[in-house]
Amino acid sequence: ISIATKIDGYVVYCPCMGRFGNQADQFLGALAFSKGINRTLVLPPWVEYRYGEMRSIQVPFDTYFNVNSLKDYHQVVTMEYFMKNIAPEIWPPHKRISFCYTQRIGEIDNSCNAKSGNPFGPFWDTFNIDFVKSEFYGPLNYDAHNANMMELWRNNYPSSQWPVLAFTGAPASFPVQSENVHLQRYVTWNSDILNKSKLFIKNNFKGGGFLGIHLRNGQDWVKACQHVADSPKLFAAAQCVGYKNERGKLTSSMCLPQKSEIIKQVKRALKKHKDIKYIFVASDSNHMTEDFGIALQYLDVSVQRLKPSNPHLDLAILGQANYFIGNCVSSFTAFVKRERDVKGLPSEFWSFPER
Ligand code: GFB
Repeated sequence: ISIATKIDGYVVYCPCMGRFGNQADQFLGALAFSKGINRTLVLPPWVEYRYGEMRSIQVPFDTYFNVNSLKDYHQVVTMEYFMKNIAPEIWPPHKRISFCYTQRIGEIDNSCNAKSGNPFGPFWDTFNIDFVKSEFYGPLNYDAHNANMMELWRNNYPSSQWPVLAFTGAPASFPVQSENVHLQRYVTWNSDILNKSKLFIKNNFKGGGFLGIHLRNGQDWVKACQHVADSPKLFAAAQCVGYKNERGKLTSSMCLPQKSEIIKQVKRALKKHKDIKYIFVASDSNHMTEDFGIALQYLDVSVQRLKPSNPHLDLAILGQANYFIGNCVSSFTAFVKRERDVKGLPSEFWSFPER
């Protein structure tokens, strides 16, 4: 006989760090954490930044993803639904307390300052949320795989007294804890993204397979990669080198491969996968379309990309490629890699393992 655990209370948080890939890594941790403390996870909107705009914009979770597939793992509700239908009763304005590990520097002393700065302010403003108080939860942490820790949370913050735990940042680590990588299985695209990706594949990749590649090479990335030497676990690097660098050393060409290396590796993949007739290039900056045009002119392959740029559609298409080459250090690649692992599709990384 199994006794079903009663899920009581809610976890709300702002995905206030990084862009999509970072937020997705932390989302998996927040999902595990909410389950660990038996609370419904309120699915936050994605925090996005539009070129030239000062304030972040908040995009509802289900704009891209299917809410139902998450329910196979744990109870969830969108933030929009929660604020409209649940919060008015259990979380009225005078009960809104923000949670943080320890005080955050901002306008008020001894406070989480949950709304200080961008995207913090705009995030909570989207739902007209103001906080009346702060709660410092340190030294607790959100390792869902530490049973004692989860019990501490449940005992210190019983849902009868604390119906909602509202976190200033994600209650999760970055990069995603290795124990939570498998939760990617429950994150599936909604029918809008799925249909658009399938249509693109059907219209553009006729009668042959396609190789998906992720080229992360914008100016922010060039700068970030300068830290490789002193940050052996930079961003998502653990997906290649392991969480303790047990699978090798992070090199700068894993972070920012040279054009010649990229072309070499693509040619090698094409040689190995004779069924591939197309290359789909996703990039935040330089798609190298001309370089590929010249380098591959004698091969029977054509190169495609999305225009205009669309990061989520890029991700969904990369997730379906016959073969994929991505960037070890990028959490954008990490999302694709995890999704492909769930489906049993093969992937490799630029310059890793070293040859
Ligand atoms: O996703 P993300 O956290 O991955 O942030 P990294 C990179 C963002 O750049 C994405 C865009 O969310 C996209 O908006 N981007 C990257 C792309 N690759 C592509 C692509 O192939 N196609 C399209 N359309 N857009 C980290 C940041 O990025 O980079 C960190 O999250 C930090 O906060 C660091 O800024 C320098 O892990 O690659």
